[in-house]
Amino acid sequence: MTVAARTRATILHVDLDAFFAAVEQRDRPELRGRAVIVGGGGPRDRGVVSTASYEARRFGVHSAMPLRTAGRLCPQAVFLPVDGVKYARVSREVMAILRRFTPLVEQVSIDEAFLDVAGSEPLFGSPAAIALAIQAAIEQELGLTASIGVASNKLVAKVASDLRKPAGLVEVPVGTEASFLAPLAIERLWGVGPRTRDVLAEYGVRTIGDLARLAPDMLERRLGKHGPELIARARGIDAAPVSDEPMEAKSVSHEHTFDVDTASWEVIERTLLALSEGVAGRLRRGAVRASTIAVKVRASDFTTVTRQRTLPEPTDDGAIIWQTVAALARPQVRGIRVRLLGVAASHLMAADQLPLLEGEEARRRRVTAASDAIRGRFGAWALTRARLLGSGVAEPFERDPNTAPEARRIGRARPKGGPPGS
Ligand code: TTP
Ligand code: MG
Repeated sequence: MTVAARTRATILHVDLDAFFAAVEQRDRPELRGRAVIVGGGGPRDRGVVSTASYEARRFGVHSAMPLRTAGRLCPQAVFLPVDGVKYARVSREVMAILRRFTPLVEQVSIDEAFLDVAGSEPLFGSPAAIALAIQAAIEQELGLTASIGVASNKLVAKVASDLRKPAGLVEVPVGTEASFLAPLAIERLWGVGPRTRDVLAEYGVRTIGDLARLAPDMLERRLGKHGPELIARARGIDAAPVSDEPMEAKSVSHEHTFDVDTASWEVIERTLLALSEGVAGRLRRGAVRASTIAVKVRASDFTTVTRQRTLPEPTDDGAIIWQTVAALARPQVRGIRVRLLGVAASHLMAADQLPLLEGEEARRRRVTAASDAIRGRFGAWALTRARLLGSGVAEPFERDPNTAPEARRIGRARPKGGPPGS
């Protein structure tokens, strides 16, 4: 990417609003204007919320919240299961619209993409005009709304698209990146998870502007090279070009390093649950399922073992992943103190391209039977799941920067439309 290209604000970040819920409201008009929560089997299910309509978010419901909590906060909501096949199809339709405006479309999750429209202006007008045309096309042709950020780089465009949701359009003129970011809460910055946020709080950092003013070497002593990288981001600097290579994830993983090494099976199990839910959420966001699940256990003396298992059915279900890694980890953690745990999912397959060797019906029945068996066996653990939220273990890990393509998402630590940590 040339320096010249950076002197103009031609990067768009497009993100659909309440994607899964909006598709359901579109297809079932009786749900429009109502609180809709997509995820699992209902308010008594052991799973988590995939997404909630904006009507439900007003009650504090947000992605990754246990469904039972959502049911308590918003009992009048309509709860719907995740229809990954349908959302993957709509996602392709959205991406096809975007490609009409430029071939430079980088899909980063099921409902979001970066575009570089530098070469499209003679045909379609200014970047802001193109953004408006994209919003109109998505609304008229697909019956959905999108929010768009326009900026000179991906980092700032991503923050901008998030700022006026739903149906927002925010343009950040070139040269104003740092002043645009400065007043925003630090959690909005890509790469700032709960842990980094706590470290930064020790330096009195609350806003992105506070971070931009820090000296890079000061933070490097505490955070390694991640420190100066964060400061550059806080100053609105990001040189990554929009890549038109197809989105292709090989694996999705989450890790957690304990503050104090642990030998407690309860703590290990709870952490594995949080990691499994994190991995499952990312699989669902990518509309993919994994057929291989692995666990990594690092002891206090740094000896590390990994164990993996191939599942009979590809999955995006946190409980199935959890059951698998707990069984794999149990013999490995006996008699040791655990320093780090990791959960990885690989051999990914698009949810709408799963083999239907024995027919869809047989497959469905087996999946349901498997989850019922788990539910029976782990029913009591549902309590653990509820406790998880208050324990601080639910979000102990930063986004893993090593896994494509979700890692290329600019992370969101803050639940939208609800009080943090609800
Ligand atoms: P997001 O774009 O993060 O969320 P959203 O589109 O529902 O809402 P908005 O962008 O307006 O804030 O994610 C896109 C879809 O991915 C979302 O509709 C459901 C799915 N998803 C999960 O399954 N689990 C998750 O934890 C998240 C964040 C999203
Ligand atoms: Mg979205």
